[in-house]
Amino acid sequence: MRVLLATRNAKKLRELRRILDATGADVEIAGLDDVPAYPEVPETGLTFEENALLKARAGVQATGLPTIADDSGITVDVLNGMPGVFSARWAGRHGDDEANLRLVLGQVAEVPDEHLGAEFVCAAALCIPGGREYVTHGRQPGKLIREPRGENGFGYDPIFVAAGNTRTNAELTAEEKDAISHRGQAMRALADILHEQIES
Ligand code: ITT
Ligand code: NA
Repeated sequence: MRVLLATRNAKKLRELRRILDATGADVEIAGLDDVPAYPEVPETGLTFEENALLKARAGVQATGLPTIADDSGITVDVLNGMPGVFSARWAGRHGDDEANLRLVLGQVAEVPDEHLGAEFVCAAALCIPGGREYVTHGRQPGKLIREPRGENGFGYDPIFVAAGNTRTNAELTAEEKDAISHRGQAMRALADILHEQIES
């Protein structure tokens, strides 16, 4: 089966591909580079789930292919769950990871270390031509640190330490991150659904 992974974030795409590959899913993966017709999708949803569905539906509409999309972000306890669905554009310009991370650090500058709880959240949607839609979820609890560390991963990974870890997400290997990440959990659950679709 050919499946479209509908994301314009190259680092996210690499993770999605890697996680899906590791499940042994018998799929041929297409990216948006292969699909010129995929539109700009306004992320107007108020939840990760709504946005993931908007992006995945757009893929089905543009290509007729079963489409997977992920909407994800970080929720910071003392920021009442923000940046949340606004994580990619928290500092204004969409996808400016460095500015987004700096803004969050500035916003928690006066917050005591013991109150720096945060969580990565991911909703992964699979939409299939004919109308079937599935959404799975993953979360990675942890805390923020003030000094970014590590070169791996992307986004807020350098300032996030998962519960039970001492290294930041950006100091983990790809395999270590995938094993515990919000995206790893959501995508493995979605891969199970994909398998059932392939078999039926
Ligand atoms: P697409 O919508 O095209 O998939 P995007 O980057 O805009 O790309 P999102 O709207 O889901 O994707 O925004 C996710 C943002 O949340 C992303 O830009 C990061 O800043 C942050 N984020 C999500 N997953 C992350 C992870 O695993 N590690 C670090 N930051 C992450
Ligand atoms: Na989003």
